[in-house]
Amino acid sequence: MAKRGAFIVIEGLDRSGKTTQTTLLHDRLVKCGISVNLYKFPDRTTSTGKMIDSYLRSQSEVDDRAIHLLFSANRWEAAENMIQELKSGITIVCDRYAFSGIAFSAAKALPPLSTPSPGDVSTPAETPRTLTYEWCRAPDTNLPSPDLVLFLDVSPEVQKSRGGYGEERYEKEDVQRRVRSVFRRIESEFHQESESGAKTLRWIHIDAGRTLDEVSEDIWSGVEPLTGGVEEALARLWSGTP
Ligand code: T5A
Repeated sequence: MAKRGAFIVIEGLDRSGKTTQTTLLHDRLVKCGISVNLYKFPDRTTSTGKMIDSYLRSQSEVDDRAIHLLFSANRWEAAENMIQELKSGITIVCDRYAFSGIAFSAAKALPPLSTPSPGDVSTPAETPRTLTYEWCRAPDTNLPSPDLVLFLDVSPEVQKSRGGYGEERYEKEDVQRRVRSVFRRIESEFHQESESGAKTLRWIHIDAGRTLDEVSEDIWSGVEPLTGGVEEALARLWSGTP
């Protein structure tokens, strides 16, 4: 039976270098003669993406639950294309996916990890209690599951040192710390599943505070075994989760 394409996601905190690394990885795969397509979420070009873009630039206000569902809808609009491409043998490299969706929304319901600075509106006094981890995960259940997630981790100091940080809604230290803690939960759940023998995606945690080349090499070590394609059928995210 012909193998399908691999589904590879690069996730991480803001300014961790996801876009740079997805492009480098795409180019390296092309050089190896592999048929590969790039995806990026949010896809700001679609009608849902335009609403998301306006929200992220703080040009509009949207209810926290509504924006969460819009981010998920933005993925579902692309899902069928992605499935068809993977089945036809095309590898997909994707810049952010459902894990960002959970991390950035569920982080809003966590208490602040530090005292907010005067005028910081990133931690509203009334955080919506309905934004639980499980609630945030639900709309992305059954999306195509990646085979590999490469999570790029950076410290707040490194984030601030990288160009343009602070321009968009979530680019604030306390928000990013809470987002990191939700990403840790997602990562540990996948590790537990994998240790228990359940077939699950592979999650690799990468220190992205190093040079571009060092990060790229770690990414390549994870990706190289998938370059020959994947035999297993495409799984669905959290399809067996109660
Ligand atoms: N979001 C997203 C949700 O709330 N819910 C969701 O469901 C999803 C999908 C926008 C926001 O949306 C939120 C999360 C985000 O807050 P985005 O469009 O991915 O998401 O954001 P971008 O602004 O495109 O991406 P980031 O700001 O997160 O940046 P990247 O892609 O991580 O970093 P990159 O590659 O652009 O690099 C940033 C700078 O650092 C340099 C680069 O040259 C660049 O200048 N750099 C390095 N410098 C030194 N050493 C290295 N190793 C470097 N790597 C990169």
